[in-house]
Amino acid sequence: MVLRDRWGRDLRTAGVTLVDWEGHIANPAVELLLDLGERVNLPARVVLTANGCRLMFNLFSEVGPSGPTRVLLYESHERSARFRMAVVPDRAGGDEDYTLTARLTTGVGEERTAQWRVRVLDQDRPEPPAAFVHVDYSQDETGFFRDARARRIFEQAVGDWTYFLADQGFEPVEAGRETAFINEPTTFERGHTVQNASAYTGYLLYAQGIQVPERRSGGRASDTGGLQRRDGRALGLRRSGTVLSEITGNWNGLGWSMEEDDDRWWVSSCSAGEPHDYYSVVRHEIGHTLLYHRVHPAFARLMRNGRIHADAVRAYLGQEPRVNASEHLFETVDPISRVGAFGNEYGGDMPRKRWLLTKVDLLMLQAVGYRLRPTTSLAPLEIEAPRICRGSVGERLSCPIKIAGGIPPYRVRVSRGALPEGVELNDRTGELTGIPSREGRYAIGLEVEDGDPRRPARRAALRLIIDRP
Ligand SMILES: [Ca+2]
Ligand SMILES: [Ca+2]
Ligand SMILES: [Zn+2]
Repeated sequence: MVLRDRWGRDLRTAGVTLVDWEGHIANPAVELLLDLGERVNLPARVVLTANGCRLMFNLFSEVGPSGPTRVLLYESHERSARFRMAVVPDRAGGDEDYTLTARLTTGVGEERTAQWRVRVLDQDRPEPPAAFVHVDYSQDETGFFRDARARRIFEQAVGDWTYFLADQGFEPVEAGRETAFINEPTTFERGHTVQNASAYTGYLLYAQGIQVPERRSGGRASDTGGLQRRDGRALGLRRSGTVLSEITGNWNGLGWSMEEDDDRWWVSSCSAGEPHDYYSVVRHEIGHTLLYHRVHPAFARLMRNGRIHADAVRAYLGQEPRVNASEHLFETVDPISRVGAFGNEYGGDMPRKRWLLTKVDLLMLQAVGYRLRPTTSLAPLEIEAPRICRGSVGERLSCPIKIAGGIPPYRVRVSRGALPEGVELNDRTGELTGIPSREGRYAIGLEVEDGDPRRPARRAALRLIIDRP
């Protein structure tokens, strides 16, 4: 069995590289290929497993405490099967190491096992908690937020959004100047308005428990208050909002799954027959309050003819995503993580468990006017080479090429010219090394690609000058 990356490179030595992007956001789903040798009797079956509870394969697959499982079937002639692999995000720093195991069984009962190293490249960095969103529990009449777990999960979900936000430069809101709507705890229909008791800068978010006949939660920005101001100008963003948490759980009265640990992300699918994951639902509803709601004029402006019109979102998705009356991107799948985007959490190609922020959300935050921090999922791919690199025949050449950003691992190739005899390109780092055996001048073009298959390759040019010994 030979495991290959999307460029066809044999991963026996390098193993599989996954990335845990900065922050709590759905990570890239890496495309892999498992080839069977010519002598393997077909049909054959391979059972893939990996020994990490946050690892996952694309569907159809299983996930759980001892890691994911996926079956690949090789029927009549096909000796190659594709699958994807990703790691569920966490917020902690540190690379992680796992093992991918493939157990082959052929039609004539032969069995074989192969293993590869799986390395998770961690890009998390500790950040001071942003004080942008101020959570206010004072309007909760149900007692739901007396439970410290409910408050912790709510605040974690807030923090997972605001992690990606830079300082907004918003002007302070004086006490009594912002108005929000608070529901009666038994209905979506009636309620009253409240004013902010004290001054704040940022977003004032009321967290309210409700128990309504619809048995669902909700989130909205305030259309009775004012707009955020920056540099003396009003923006298209509201300054407050409300998240309503149905205290009996969403839809089915089975209560909530109050899991806080990322290692237990797989417990709830938010499906009909089980308690829904509270983190997933409040994280979604907070998204409505911050941006996905038409009472934000900036969001309303993006919605035209049932689609979102925003350049960066169109460039990322290859089209303008459809949006429905609930402000959901109901059929969009994030192209890198293959996870359903906001409002399409039951879609996508990956196991549908805890709902995750996707890169689409970051681009949407930016499109409505929030300032983002330069976190790694947004980092452009870059290659930097010296204009001239000098060496001598018979002496070790070292020509440093710097590749950064994008989604590692990289694939570098010579796109123009030919390397001097004795000099080799490291196709993962771009490094040129070796002992040249002939003098001369060589004009070389290098080209790098990363884990985003739709990103155009980046190029660099350099001259190698090899002198006489
Ligand atoms: Ca992370
Ligand atoms: Ca991490
Ligand atoms: Zn929604």
